[in-house]
Amino acid sequence: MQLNHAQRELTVKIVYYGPGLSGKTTNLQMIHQRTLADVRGRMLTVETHDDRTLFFDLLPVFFNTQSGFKVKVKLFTVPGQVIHNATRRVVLQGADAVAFIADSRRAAGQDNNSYWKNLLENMRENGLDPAQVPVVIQFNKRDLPDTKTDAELEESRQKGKEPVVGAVAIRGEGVLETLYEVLKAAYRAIDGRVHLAKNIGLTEKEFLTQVFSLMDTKGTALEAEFPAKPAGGGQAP
Ligand SMILES: Nc1nc2c(ncn2[C@@H]2O[C@H](COP(=O)(O)OP(=O)(O)OP(=O)(O)O)[C@@H](O)[C@H]2O)c(=O)[nH]1
Ligand SMILES: [Mg+2]
Repeated sequence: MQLNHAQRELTVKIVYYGPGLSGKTTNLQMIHQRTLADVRGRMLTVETHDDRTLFFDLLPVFFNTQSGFKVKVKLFTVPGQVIHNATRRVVLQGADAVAFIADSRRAAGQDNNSYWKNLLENMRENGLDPAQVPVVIQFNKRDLPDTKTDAELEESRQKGKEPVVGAVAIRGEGVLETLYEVLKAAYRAIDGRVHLAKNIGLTEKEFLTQVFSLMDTKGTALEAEFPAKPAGGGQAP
């Protein structure tokens, strides 16, 4: 998080972390697709010829608060390939919250666990206290055979303190729902340190409403709270 009072600017950093091929880049692509064209930044992707993330992907989303602050939400992904651990650590620096993208297939369980440990290790290496950085877990690829059942997801939800979201990122299912959880967690973590409502006049409700009013929530669990815009829209009523 960077808060610049002179420039009246707040930057929030979210990192999508997890094993190789779990769907981190796909999540960002789907968010990009659902963000109104006139407010989204360009999605920056640095990848190998076979579409594996090499450094990171970055999708910035901007809005202005009613109190006149400019907010930049920067969504990053890390490269999941084992050899790129140093890059993962660098990208993780200064993260306000993490979306951990796991593959729901049973065969991926061990990989998920080892990247979870890797996340905690890299947080500590960066001087981040894992207890202070909220994580949201997405179980992705729920369209594939032999995945953890809904009951097992529910069990993880009950066992851990992290919110758990099921997803089929290639179809956009669970993607905005994950973003919602991770942004809410990031807001709360930042607010705990710098009191956003008091100091810059930005409440949690305004933060979330501003972000999701830039997105097409049609068919997602967020649609009731943040109604989808008419196609081709983006104009305030
Ligand atoms: N069946 C299925 N495939 C998915 C889903 N989400 C992503 N994929 C596919 O999984 C592959 C890897 O997705 P990426 O988003 O590139 O994975 P990544 O986590 O960014 O991988 P790295 O950059 O190497 O760490 C691609 O072929 C995606 O189309 C899903 O929900 N279901
Ligand atoms: Mg990637």
